[in-house]
Amino acid sequence: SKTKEWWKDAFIYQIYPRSFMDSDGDGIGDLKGIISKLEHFVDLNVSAIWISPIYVSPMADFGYDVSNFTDVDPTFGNITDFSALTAKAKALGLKVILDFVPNHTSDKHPWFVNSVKRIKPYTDYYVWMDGSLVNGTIYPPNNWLSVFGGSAWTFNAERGQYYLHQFTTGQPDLNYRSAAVITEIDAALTFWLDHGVDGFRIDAINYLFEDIEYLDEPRLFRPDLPVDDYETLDHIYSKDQVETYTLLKSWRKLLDTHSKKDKETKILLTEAYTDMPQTIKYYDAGSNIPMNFMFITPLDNRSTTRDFKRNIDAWINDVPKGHSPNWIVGNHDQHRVATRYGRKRADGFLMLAAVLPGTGVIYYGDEIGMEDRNMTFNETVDPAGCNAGPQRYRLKSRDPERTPYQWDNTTNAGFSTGNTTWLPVHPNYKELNLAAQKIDPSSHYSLFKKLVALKKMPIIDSGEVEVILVGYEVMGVVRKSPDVAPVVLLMNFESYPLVIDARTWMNIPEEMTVLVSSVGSGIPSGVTMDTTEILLSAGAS
Ligand code: TEU
Repeated sequence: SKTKEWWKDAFIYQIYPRSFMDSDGDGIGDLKGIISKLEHFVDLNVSAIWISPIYVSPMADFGYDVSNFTDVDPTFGNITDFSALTAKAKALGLKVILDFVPNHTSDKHPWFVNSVKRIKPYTDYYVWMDGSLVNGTIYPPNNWLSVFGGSAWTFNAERGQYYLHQFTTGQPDLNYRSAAVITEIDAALTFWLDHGVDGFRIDAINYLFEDIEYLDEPRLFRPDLPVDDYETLDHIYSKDQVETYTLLKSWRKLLDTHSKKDKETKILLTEAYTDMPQTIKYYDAGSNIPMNFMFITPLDNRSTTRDFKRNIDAWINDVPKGHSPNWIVGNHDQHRVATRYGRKRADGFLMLAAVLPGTGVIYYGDEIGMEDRNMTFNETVDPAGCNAGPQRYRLKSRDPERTPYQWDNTTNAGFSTGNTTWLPVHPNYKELNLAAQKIDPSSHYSLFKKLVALKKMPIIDSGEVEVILVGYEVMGVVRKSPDVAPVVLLMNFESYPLVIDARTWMNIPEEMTVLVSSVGSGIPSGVTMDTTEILLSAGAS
């Protein structure tokens, strides 16, 4: 018997736990904070929350450096709090997805500490290599670079070898050619499945394997970048290896046994910034949601309606039978959608994620139009920003999109009762906050609520979908199903207002009702509109 595919035609909401809600006034969000706000998700009617890492961690990469995979970091609470969270979520009909970080551990993880000392069975848990000796000087084994800048290899004097770290030096890469590592990770996944989670977001999955010859990566011609910038290399040996798909299939199997037991499908979301064909391959390897980052890359605020149509059509056509597409609006590594595309255009992306078939994934704060907060170098704590240095940190730091959630206009935006918060609150919180938007029928919040409801309509699941160029400046998405009114999304890509006759471009009724319109569009929802003459203000949807 088939279990209900609850993640399709639904919204998933990403929580960055440090920044969501602080229950104890230390300025850092925690599990009790999340528990106290679970009603927010019921109110929005999103189907699941995905929580960025909560495991024990020295926080070199704010939780993406794990020193114990099977316990909660005291900053966030403890395992009892986690059980309370899943119990309450379950009672509320909300799924809970954990972020899982298999590519690396913290250098403080006991596995690494023992591996340094060559204590069995940990000796080969990590990717250790001898350096190359040239004229009496020892150099890293090859030219590989870390995502956060500098060599991907660090020499460990105690062991007398280099270890691979594709991220910070505090995040040594696990060696997936070791069967023992695979067993350990299976046990960690099982631990959380036994604690009632509904699935995992698998972090940095395309970094798991490296080609065993460890050849130098080809250099790219990038005179615009510092020589040790990650983007100066073409990563053909350290990323996207075929073995990844086989490993993922084994995790799929593991989850399936739990799906049967709990009579509810456990899902996998996979994070891989790579090309479309490689991403699509994750479906057949068992990922329910191979994250589709097209609204982040390759598309951006300079992309045309044609660029959007080409990419959206390609994705929809390439999703294998039995699977469904997904649309990522934002995450903790990327500038917020309201900053990437601008305030006026941001709502259009929430609408796209709703109107297109499949799953929509939003980042906390997107539902109220939160924006990046610029930081000085002194305020910067993200290793990606700190490593880049005072001249270049703005290009790399992810702090701007990680500021505390803006609940209301009280101290610290209602996020914390503490004197300081781990990252500063965005100064716009007095006007831009959830409480204010809840009482405003034409707010981002009110719009998003309507979109979540729309997403659950059968026409979004099974209706035909067509992406239409309305001239050069406007993109349309038309959903049609027999015997029901079509659903039409129109997005003005230009920075000037336009009047369009939509019926020239698409076969739709002369009169249609406006369900939602972007904040600032000047179009009230609920009105009946003449589709031969639609005024779309700059950036409006
Ligand atoms: O990100 C993996 C990844 O590919 C990132 O390098 C991403 O491209 C970059 O952050 C963009 O600025 C995951 C997590 O999402 C990220 O927060 C972690 O820092 C990283 O893995 C290491 O665990």
